Amino acid sequence: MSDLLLQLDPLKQEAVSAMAAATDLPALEQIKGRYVGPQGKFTALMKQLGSLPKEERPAAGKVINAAKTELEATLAGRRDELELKAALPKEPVDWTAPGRRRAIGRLHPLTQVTEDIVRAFRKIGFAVADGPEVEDEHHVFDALNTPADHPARDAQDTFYLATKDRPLLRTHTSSVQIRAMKNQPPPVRIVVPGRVFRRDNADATHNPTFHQIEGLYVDKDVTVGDLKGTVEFVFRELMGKDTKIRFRPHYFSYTEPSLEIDFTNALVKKLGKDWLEIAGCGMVHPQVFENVGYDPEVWSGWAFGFGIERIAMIRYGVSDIRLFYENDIRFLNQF
Ligand code: 2NL
Repeated sequence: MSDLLLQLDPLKQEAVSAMAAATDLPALEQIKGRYVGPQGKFTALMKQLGSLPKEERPAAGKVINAAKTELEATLAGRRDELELKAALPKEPVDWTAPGRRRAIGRLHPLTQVTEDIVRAFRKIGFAVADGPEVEDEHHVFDALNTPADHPARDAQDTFYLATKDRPLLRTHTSSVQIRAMKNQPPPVRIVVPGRVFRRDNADATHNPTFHQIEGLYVDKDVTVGDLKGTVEFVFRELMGKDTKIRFRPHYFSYTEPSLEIDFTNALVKKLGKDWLEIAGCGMVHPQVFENVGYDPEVWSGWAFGFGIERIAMIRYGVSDIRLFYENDIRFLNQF
């Protein structure tokens, strides 16, 4: 065999190993130049074909061409591998991490309002608490100092389940605050957004299920002044800096004193009103503290509750509560 063909196989092996060893695309391009480029070793070998005796040239040409095709295929294969490698992330990726943006759609207006309220409370150190919607009478009524003959406990007003222990659908999220106090010593600073159920017949402003947010603050020497300052801060965050609030006396079995909260701003004036009733609140009744095992001589606190739908209706000028549940896209697209 000619000298030329003896050189061919080792050179091909050398080129294949070099391509396999290339770790990125620029390195591979360099190797291509070294072997099959115009100045490459393999190209030089091809050029020597002309110096072979005439009868050896066809067979030698065939062998060299086959080797060239093989080298080109190896090169293309390695290029594909390295391109794929270049496209992969350099650092390990946690594919289970949440996405950075919502792919489609947007938040329901009630969710937007809830998140705004929660955001305002988190700014001043409140945590969010959660609890069951199917409750028992102790957590919904008894612990909250609501007597057995109170009208709210009537089956006409509350949904009771027809099973053995008479579970019921919570009529307010106060049951979650009762659970929170039983589970942890004071101080407590929580807000509880959630779905509640009352046997109201549906009309433009009532629905058998709606959403509420309640808050509870328990510490030493908590006063009505703290309550007023907090409520004022949150409503200004929510309804604008021109918002004013006022308290009127009221009655709840779980607070003493109990107060209703009215607010006003430019929006309320535009509706032709001086004040709008927006929430209820008060200082936690000593009996409620007794019921959860807190000493009312040591601890004091306030609580409030407001309806999320009512705030959303005032904020967005929606006059029919049922629009929030129909999920008509023409309504939802406006938020
Ligand atoms: C309203 C009134 C209110 C509370 C809720 C509360 C909870 C505990 C103890 C004492 Cl655990 N009070 N919650 C207090 C006052 C008013 O809601 O009109 N909601 C729409």
